[in-house]
Amino acid sequence: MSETPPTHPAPLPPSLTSLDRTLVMGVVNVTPDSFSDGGRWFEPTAAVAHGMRLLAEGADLLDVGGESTRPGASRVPVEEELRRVLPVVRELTDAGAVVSVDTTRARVAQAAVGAGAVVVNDVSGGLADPDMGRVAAATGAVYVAMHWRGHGDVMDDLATYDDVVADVRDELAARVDALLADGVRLEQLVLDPGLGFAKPGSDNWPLLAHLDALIALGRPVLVGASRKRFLGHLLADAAGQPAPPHRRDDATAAVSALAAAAGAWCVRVHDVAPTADAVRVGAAWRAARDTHPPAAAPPLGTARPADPAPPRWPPHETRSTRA
Ligand code: PMM
Repeated sequence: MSETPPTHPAPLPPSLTSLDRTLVMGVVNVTPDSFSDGGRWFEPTAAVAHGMRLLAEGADLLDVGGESTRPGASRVPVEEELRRVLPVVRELTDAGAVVSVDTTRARVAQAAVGAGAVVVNDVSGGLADPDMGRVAAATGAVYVAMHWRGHGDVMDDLATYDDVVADVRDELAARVDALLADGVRLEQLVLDPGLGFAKPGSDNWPLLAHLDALIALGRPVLVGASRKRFLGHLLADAAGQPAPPHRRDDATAAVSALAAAAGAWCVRVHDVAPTADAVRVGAAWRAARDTHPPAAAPPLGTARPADPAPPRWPPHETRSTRA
């Protein structure tokens, strides 16, 4: 596990760069069909109100998305994505929120940054749109490059790995090279293992357990485990039925605490309040581990100092007074 504290990519506002804990990104899906909260915040007014509620619950930044990335999802026309996302980005920014835009399209990223977003969260890591790297470079926004192998309609067929941790790390490192070649600066970049994207349940746990392998690449790491299928399978009932998305929030918070203790820069979640506590637990755990390395213990079974004599009771009683 890396001992370096989370670093902050440029250009986040000072209110976030000064925090010495993992950031909490609240999800605002302006979509009718996301797997986790489909349709609930589809109207711009509802989406903005939801975002404000997440801020009140402790979100540090909000991730606004207009296209579902769930397995099997079909694409939304770019004009429709712009129509969904831009008013919400603008209103939340005007209300003082730090806003990220969740998009794989360069055009949407550019327009959202124009409307006030300071983070471009691209689940395709630049693979879905050849213009994305160049646009990300031009905006100068923080750019989240997630590990991705294909859109929702095909990703479940692309989940073959030799060694999931090494393969994801190496494919992300290749994306970094390509993005740098497009002019993106290293300081803009955040990396994300892409939990659940072209990864069946069993592939997600090694990625979480070895977050240090990604952190070791030297860039901040974002973790998006919230309400995902692998948590549903973990919490399946006696008949093997996966827990529904709204029953996965406690497990999500547990992952948030562990990711924070491992040194994640940010966790992306739907239910903010428990994760706002969880990242504080993770930060305290991490700080204590780093500041209190345990002294070496003597091997079990070797001689220990003699036990002190047991205290007498009552303390004034002596053999002579008892006699
Ligand atoms: N997951 C989803 C959407 N966007 N962005 C990043 N960086 N990482 C993720 O893991 C991620 C993401 C899918 O979840 P949702 O449809 O419930 O928002």
